[in-house]
Formats: sequence, C-alpha cells, structure tokens
Amino acid sequence: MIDKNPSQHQDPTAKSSVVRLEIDGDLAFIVIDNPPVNASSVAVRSGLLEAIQHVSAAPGIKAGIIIGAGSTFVAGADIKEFGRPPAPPELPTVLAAIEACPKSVAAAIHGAALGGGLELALACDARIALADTIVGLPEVTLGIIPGAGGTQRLPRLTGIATALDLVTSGRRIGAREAAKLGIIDHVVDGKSLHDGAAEFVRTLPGKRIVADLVVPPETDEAIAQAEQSALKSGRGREAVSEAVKAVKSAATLPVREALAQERAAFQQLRDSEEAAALRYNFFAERQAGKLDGNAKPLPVKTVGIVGAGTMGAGIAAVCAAAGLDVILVDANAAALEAGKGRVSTALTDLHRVGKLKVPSAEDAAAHVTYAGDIAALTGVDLVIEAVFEDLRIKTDVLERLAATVRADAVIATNTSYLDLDQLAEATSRPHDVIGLHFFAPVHRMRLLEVVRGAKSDPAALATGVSLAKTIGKLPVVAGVCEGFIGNRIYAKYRAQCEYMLEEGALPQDLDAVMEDFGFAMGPFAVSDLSGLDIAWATRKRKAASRDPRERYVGIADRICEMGRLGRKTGAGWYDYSAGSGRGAVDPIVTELVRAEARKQGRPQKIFAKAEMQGRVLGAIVNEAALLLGEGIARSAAEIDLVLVNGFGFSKFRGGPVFQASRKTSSEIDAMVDAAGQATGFGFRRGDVAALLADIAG
Ligand code: T1G
Repeated sequence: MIDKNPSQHQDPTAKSSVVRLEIDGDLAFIVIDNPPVNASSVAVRSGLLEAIQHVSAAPGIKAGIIIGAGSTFVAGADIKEFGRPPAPPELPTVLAAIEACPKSVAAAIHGAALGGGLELALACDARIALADTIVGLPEVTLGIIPGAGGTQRLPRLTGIATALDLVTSGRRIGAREAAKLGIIDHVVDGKSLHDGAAEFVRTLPGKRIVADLVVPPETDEAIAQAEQSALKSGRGREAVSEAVKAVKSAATLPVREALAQERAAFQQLRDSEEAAALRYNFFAERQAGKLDGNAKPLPVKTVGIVGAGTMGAGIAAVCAAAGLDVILVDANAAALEAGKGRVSTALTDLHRVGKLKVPSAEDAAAHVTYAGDIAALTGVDLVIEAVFEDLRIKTDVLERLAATVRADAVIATNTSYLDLDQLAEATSRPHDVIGLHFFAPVHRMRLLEVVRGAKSDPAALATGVSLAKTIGKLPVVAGVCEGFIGNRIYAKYRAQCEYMLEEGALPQDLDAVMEDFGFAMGPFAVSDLSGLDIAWATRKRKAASRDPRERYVGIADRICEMGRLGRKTGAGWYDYSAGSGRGAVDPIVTELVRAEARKQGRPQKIFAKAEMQGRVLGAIVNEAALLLGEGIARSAAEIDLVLVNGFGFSKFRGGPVFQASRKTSSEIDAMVDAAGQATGFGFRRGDVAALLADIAG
C-alpha cells in the first residue's frame, strides 16, 4: 500500500513541484513529474538531489526507485535550457549522489529514457523497464555528445564497439535489445512497472556502481571496425568524432578523468553553431505539426489516389507502408501496371531502410488495390489527385472526384504550381479541398506541404496534417500562392544563380559554392537530375505573359534547345557521357554561358564565394520575408524546415533563414540590396526585420 502521506519521513521534496516521494513500505519511489516528457530541468535535478539525500539518510528506507509520472521516464536534459548557462545542480552532481547513496537506487523505466534520462538510469544500481520502452543516447542528433557519463557508463555494460554504435548513431533501441546488451537488467512483463520494479529491487544484493565496472574486453579489430563505420557515417561532424574519442577513453583513462573530459567536450559542443542549428530544427519540427484552433482531424483508414505515375505510386507506397488501405486508380491500363511496379520498388526500399509500420513489404503491398476507374473510390476517407500537372486535366479529375467520393471525405490535390483555390472552386465543395504537395522521390523525401485553400475547412486541413504524421512525413502548412513555400523560394534562389551566370560565374562555380553554403547539391546539378524539360515547358508557357521589363536569363533555354535535358539525355549543364556519377564540366556549356553573357553586355567579374552566397541568401531571405508577411508561411522556422526537408539544405546549418539570423542586420540588408539590384524590375522588398524577429521568437 502506497503511503501517499510521507509525513513520517518529512518528505524533503515537498517543496519541489516536479519530483515527489511516494513511500511503499521500505521502498521510496522517487517520482519525476515534469510534463510533457519529464525533461531533467534544473527543478527536476534539484528535486532528485534532495530525494536521494533523503533516501540515503532515512532509516526506514531500504532502497530508492526513480520512476517517471505520465507517458515516459526522462526524455533527456531540458533542451530549452541549452541556450542559457547551466544552472546547478548539474546532472553529474545528481548522478554522483546516486552512486554515493549507501542504498540501492534503481530506475524503473517506461516510454523513453533518452540522453540524460538514460544517463540517469545508468548511474543507478539497476534498470528495470516495460517491454515497449525505448532507450538511447541521441545527443549527436543535437550536435553534442552525452554530457553526464553516457560515454563512460554505457561501454562498461555493452563494451566499446556497441557503445560506439549507439552513441555515434544516436539510434534508439527497444527494451529487449537493451536487455540483451546488458543495459536493462529486467524487462517487466504482465504486471505494472511499479510492482515489477519493487519486486526486482528486493532481489538486489546491494550497490552495483556501473562507473566502477571494468570495460568488458573485446578485440581491437571489433573496436576499430566500429570506429571506422562511426566516423564514415559521421561524415566529419565534430560531435561524432568527439563521441568516438570519449567512448574509446572509457578503456584507456581512469573513469573520473574520462568523465571530466566528456563533460568539457559536451559543454564546448553545446555552444557550437551546429548544436544551435539542430536545436532550432528540433523545436521547429515540433511546432510544425500544430494547428491553431481545435479542429479535429477526420479518421483516415482508406486513401484513394488518382494517377499511377511517379508521384501517385510513391504516395500509394508511403500510405500502404503506414498500414493504410489504398486504392490506386489510373484509367490507362499500362500506366496502372507500371504503377504497380513502382509501388513494389518503393516498398522494398522502405523495408530496407526500416520505414515500414507493417511487418513486411508484402504486407504493405497487400494494402494496395488497383482500379481503372474513379468509381472505385466511393468509400474512401481521403482522396489525393496526382495526375499530370495540367489545369484542365486536374480540374476534370477533381470535379469527377467531388461527385464520387463520400460527402465527408477530404479531397486533396498534389499540384505543385496550379492555383489551389481555382481547382477547389471547380469541385463545388471547396471546403473539403486541401493541397498535399509531396516531393520526389515521395518515399524518400520527408517534407509534405499541406496547403490551406481560402475555403479549406479547418477539419480538412487538420486531416491533412494528421495524415502526414501517420505516413511519416513532416507537415508544413502553406497558404496558396504560385509554388507555395518551397518552389517559390527555390525559384528566386535559382534566378539569382542564373543572373550571376550572365555576370561572369559558371555553373560549376555556383554549384560548388552553394554546396559549401549548405545545399546538398548545387542548383544546376539538381536541374540535370530532375530534368530540364519541365521548367523549360513552364518558361515557354509563361513567355507570353512575362513582362518584358523583367530580367530574363535565356541560357537554360539555349541548353534545352540543344537537346540537353539533363542526366536522362546524357547532357545538360554538365556532360554525363562518362557514366552515372557527378557530371563533367562541358566546354560547350562554358562557351555558351560566356557567349550569352557577352550578348547581354553586362559587366563581367570574378565572384568571391562570399558574394555569391550573399546574393543567394539575400534573395532567399527576402522571399521568405514576403511569404511570412503574406501569411503563406506561418513562421520563419517553418520556411527553413521546407528548405531542409524538401530542398536538401543541411539541417546541421539550421536553414538559410537561420543562417541569416547569425549575421548582423546591416550584413543582411546589404545582401538583400545586392539581390534586389541584380533582379531589377519587379523586385519587391520584404520585411526582413520581421522575419528575423520571428526567429528570435
Ligand atoms: N527537452 C525539452 N523539451 C522536450 C524534450 C527535451 N529533451 N523532448 C521533448 N520535448 C518537448 C517537445 O518540444 C514537445 O513540446 C513535447 O516535449 C513533446 O515532444 C546531458 C544533454 C521523447 C521521443 O534528444 O525524442 O540529454 O511542442 O512532440 O512525439 O547528455 O520528444 O509540446 O511544447 O517530440 O511523443 C536528449 C528528444 C537531450 C530526446 C517524445 N534527448 N525528445 O516524442 O513528443 S540532450 C533527446 C524526443 C541530453 C545529456 C544531454 C521526443 C520523445 P511541445 P514530442 P513525442
């Protein structure tokens, strides 16, 4: 029977709002109750320290059990505290008190024990967990390393090689795997964690201080192999190389010295630009899935998809991989057959990378049925139109869908550029219409722009956002404009790069500089990958309505006119005749660019890297400011999420807007000025100060 009134024990945590003692006979449950994820904030650390000191001193108490209230154990240090100087007691102080406590202290774990949460458990004499618990040290995903002994205590249980894998990958593992590795001492089945922990603690022979254990011996080969693969996947990231150093020191340095070195490396990394960028992303992702108001998403079990092309088949695969029932429709039998093949390829790939929510690719494939007519979609909860990007074709399909699907079904279009409101009006039920703008390849790209039409019902929008989470996508809500958030900004970025081609730069220069800036691939190499013909068709379609005063660079047209449409034709901005790798610089293109530049008569110059990056950052930031000002984007951080998760900007850099926030306002103003001057007619200046203030939050 739990003694809720610990008065006889003078409960020292009485004044702590987030840690309390619950006495059960001669056991003291130390309950951490700091919603939503029991992050080990300064208040939690203080409360824990007091509780441990009480357990140590209280005569009637035989052992302590640390347990989390709510849905989880401890999800780690409070990341919100990272931007500030650390407040005492710091976590290592609390852990030292646990090790110094003469009585056994165990950790009873459910939900997640991550980062400082697992380090807290590792400092205990035993770890007991429910079977569906996850544990891990994900610090490197935040640009840091474990800072409270994780790199020293973990290898003493698992060996160096396994610890290298877990610490440098940051991957989370289940309780059973953790038990096999010696991290978890007891997995509770068939009873409450509270009872299972109490029972197990009574079997403990006394203190078992992990830090005092000897690192299990293993071969140098095993360690070297683990180190090599860690550094390879770490791609030169400082946090990973520091993590390797720290974990290896567990076998070479006295533990106290190694703990001090680990802490110093942690503190140095915590203040790094990369860590700041990853924290920014962490919280931005959590905000992205939230909607104002309290509209409830409609339940979605069955999804209809019209169009079995690359996009439609990819969407079908990610829905089936999440265990949703899918009906993929295409009036063209050959296209439908080809679609089946694409779905199966995508499912195999998703299985390979562990992204299936169902047991196997075969199970997922069984969730997909194929049909030749929209009439098959009468019963679906949500339908996604993914046919060719043509106004007339899409309008026709949406009109027929509106007449076919249930009155409470949500109708989504995967258009990239067409006016969602115009498409929605054609359905005569615009309140049920949203945009779900996927990125290719759909089963790989995490981003999903959820487009809010002028008349979209909040419940329809909420359904789109909820579906995104169900299928493992990162939802970013966007308003209606040409190109929504991502393509609109990318168009300005590309235009600025093309302007510089006319002013003396070459594609390979710009690509290299943009990759150095943070894009996974430069704009010209990206065009060759996706094919130059789509953008060419768009430019030709727009030619008639383009204002002649607008600056227009014709170089890309010249390249297309030569039949160079990118990798698929063996040549584009680069020459791919040597094979599939990176394209080779082609003197034909160099000469063409020079000739076009001469024709334009613009002053030629040799661009410095900083100027190229400045022009591009100026253009991106200005367009981001316009998007925020127009309410197309909800926040600056969400614009960065789009560029990181949809356009290959490095998350380790936070995003272009985040990068801008690290510069002075006069530097940014100068960059926007330069981009504006280069653009000339039609350039609209956005409220950049408001954008940067939005980041500062
Ligand atoms: N600190 C502060 N807030 C946190 C947090 C944390 N560690 N983890 C989550 N939150 C907030 C989050 O912002 C959101 O807030 C709410 O909790 C729910 O999160 C010394 C230094 C635990 C698996 O990297 O992986 O320990 O938006 O939406 O999907 O060595 O959160 O509602 O206001 O993600 O159920 C290491 C990070 C820290 C784990 C739950 N720990 N968290 O997922 O909910 S570094 C991590 C997660 C460290 C030590 C070092 C997940 C979760 P809001 P959520 P969820």
